[in-house]
Amino acid sequence: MIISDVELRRIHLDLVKPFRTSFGEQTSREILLVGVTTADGATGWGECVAMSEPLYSPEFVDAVELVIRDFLLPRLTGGADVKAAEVAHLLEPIKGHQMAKAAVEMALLDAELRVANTNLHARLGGERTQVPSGVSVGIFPTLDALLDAVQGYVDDGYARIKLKIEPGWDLEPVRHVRDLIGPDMGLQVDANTAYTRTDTEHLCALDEFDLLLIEQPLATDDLLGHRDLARAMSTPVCLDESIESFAQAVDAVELGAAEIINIKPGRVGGYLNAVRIHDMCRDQGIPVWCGGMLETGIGRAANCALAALSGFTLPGDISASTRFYARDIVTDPISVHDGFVTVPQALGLGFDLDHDFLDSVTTSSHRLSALDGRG
Ligand code: OSB
Ligand code: MG
Repeated sequence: MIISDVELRRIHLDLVKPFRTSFGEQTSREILLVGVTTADGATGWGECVAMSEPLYSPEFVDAVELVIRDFLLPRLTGGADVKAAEVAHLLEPIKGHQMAKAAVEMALLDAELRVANTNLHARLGGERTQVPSGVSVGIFPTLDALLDAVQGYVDDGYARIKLKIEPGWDLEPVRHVRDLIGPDMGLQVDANTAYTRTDTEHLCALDEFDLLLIEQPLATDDLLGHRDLARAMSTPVCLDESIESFAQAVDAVELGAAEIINIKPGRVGGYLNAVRIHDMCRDQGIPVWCGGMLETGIGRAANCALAALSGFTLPGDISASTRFYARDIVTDPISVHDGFVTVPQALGLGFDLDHDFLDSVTTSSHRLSALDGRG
């Protein structure tokens, strides 16, 4: 692919209701989209999962836009012929910024698949055409409000529930939700780094609720702490924030710090790195599942294609688009039926844009002519 034109577009979407985690409350989502047009006249889109503030990871939307414009795109433009599979390698000299890199790779991958008249599901070779759908449930002001919300998601047909927890909002909410949904439904918790090594005994009290896993209880850089906690708890310890690359995934697995991995393509530098981590985990007998970052229909479609791979043995955070947004920017938003979402079969990553609605939620757009690359 020869990139001829790039658009960096920001959109703003309100959430249907506030989403609170241990790191903060969101009521809306600001998202950077990357559009690349190639010399063949194809356009591909990528979605950057970075949030507005560096609360989940060091990346944030303003920084991501600058990094893409000044450091990533110049390495891919200037008339060079670039395949999506080469993007990660070409961008290696730039340290970190995995979410920015993932968005760029994603846009090129979308364009490449469209030119080849195929889609991500076919390219990755996922054997399933539908994948089980889990929902991530935020922290609520009261137990009653939480239980109402969970009942609503059960009624919507979700296959498993993930509860956000933090110190002061853990054992009681989990106990009540387990009582509400019964012993057979999948239940897991996500602390987003809210605990420390001194909380080991307290966290072990979660073992009685038969959870599928506990996600990222400790700090991002505390691999040994996670290993020790994994030895102490019967609930499997799953890493999210700690895994930003293939090498880190290999280390965490070998160390025993990750009994399960939440694979978020944005966090690990793209879908192709995500597949490598999946393959390694499958070979090592480590279950993986596909995480979410409040994606629009662009990222949600691609996540479905990834989660169709055989090693994704646990339900992902791939909920219906309506779980977060009243209206999506794609024409065929992801929906949940009997606990499953269907892997989209449209070309490219698997979506078509609703251009009118997209324009109506666009807050800025910068076009760069890429033929005069500065790399
Ligand atoms: O830790 O998995 C997380 C959302 C934003 C940032 C981090 C996380 C989450 C979620 C929501 O849990 C997942 C989703 O998109 O459904
Ligand atoms: Mg998480």
